[in-house]
Amino acid sequence: MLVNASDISCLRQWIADAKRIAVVGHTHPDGDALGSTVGLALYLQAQGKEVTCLYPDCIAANLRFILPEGLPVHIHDAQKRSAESAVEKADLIFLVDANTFKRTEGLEPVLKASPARKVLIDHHLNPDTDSFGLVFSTPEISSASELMYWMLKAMEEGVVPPIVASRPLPEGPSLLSGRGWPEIGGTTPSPIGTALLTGMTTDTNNFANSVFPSTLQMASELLASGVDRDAILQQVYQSYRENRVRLMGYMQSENLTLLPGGGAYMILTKAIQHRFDLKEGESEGLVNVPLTIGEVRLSVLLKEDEGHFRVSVRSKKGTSAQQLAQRYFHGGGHENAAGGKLFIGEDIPSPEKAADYVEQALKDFLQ
Ligand SMILES: [Mn+2]
Repeated sequence: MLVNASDISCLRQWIADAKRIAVVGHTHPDGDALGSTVGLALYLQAQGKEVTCLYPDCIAANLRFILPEGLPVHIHDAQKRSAESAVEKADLIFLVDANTFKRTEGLEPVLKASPARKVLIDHHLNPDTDSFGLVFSTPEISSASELMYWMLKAMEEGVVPPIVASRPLPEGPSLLSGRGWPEIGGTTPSPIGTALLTGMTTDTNNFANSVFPSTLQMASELLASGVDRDAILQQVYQSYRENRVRLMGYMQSENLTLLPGGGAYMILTKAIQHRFDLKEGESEGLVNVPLTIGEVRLSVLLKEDEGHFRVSVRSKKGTSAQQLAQRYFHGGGHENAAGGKLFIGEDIPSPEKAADYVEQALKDFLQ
């Protein structure tokens, strides 16, 4: 689905009408959730809007650099009252990098109850279009950060970027001129560009998947504008603690189960998390590792949480991670990268039964 030029004009008007804006990301925000929301928030701030970024829960240490100083951020888990009051005061709400308010966990009721105008900007399958006045949903793109890049460019420059339906856009006032972004050859990288390039980089697993011609064009334009990709890579991929590397080794050596038919799974129990002193975001990337084995086409990682397991699913082309997540784990996402939950008490009687459940699910699904 292409972004529609008249929707861009409508969005521009809604932003012009708004005073206080809430920009909301999903639970356990990843690099794309943070990059796309921060990129949008900085753009709105530059237009004189009062902007707050909201996330349901804590942000991984290696991703905190994406949040710039001077941008109000509320984490609902830790700052329930201020986060909900920011939603109540907002006259315009954005949900970015998630297809439904359900993915905002505890923030969902106050978001649904708000009478504000609501905009969805996302790249997952099956968007909840009923809850939003404006929907920008494009699954054929690398990331929400890339979608945001082309939308901001369309709003700013009145040009027709590669993902926008080819109808001329009305000219608008340009914030980009004089800011060094995203003009080719500029020398001052914009924090907006840095946030968006970071989000695209993490969602493509550093250009390993979901890379489209438009993705490389975005990267090219941002590099030309002076965004420091080396600094981004160092922050995201080379700032972990020692315990993470040891955990990755342990899980691959002692915990990985391969099934006939191309299934693989690992279960990160609370005991293992405790043993390695695991913090939010420190198992990021682990689910991708089994796919490096020739026979494996579907990899599942279960991470024990309160009352449920968080489930990550990755697949090779031709096998649908999204279908597995939807059928067996109350989830969904993208064709080859999806997620969900396995509820203790509802789906399985006790945490010890998780292995049986995931084995059966993989066997059924892959036969
Ligand atoms: Mn994303």
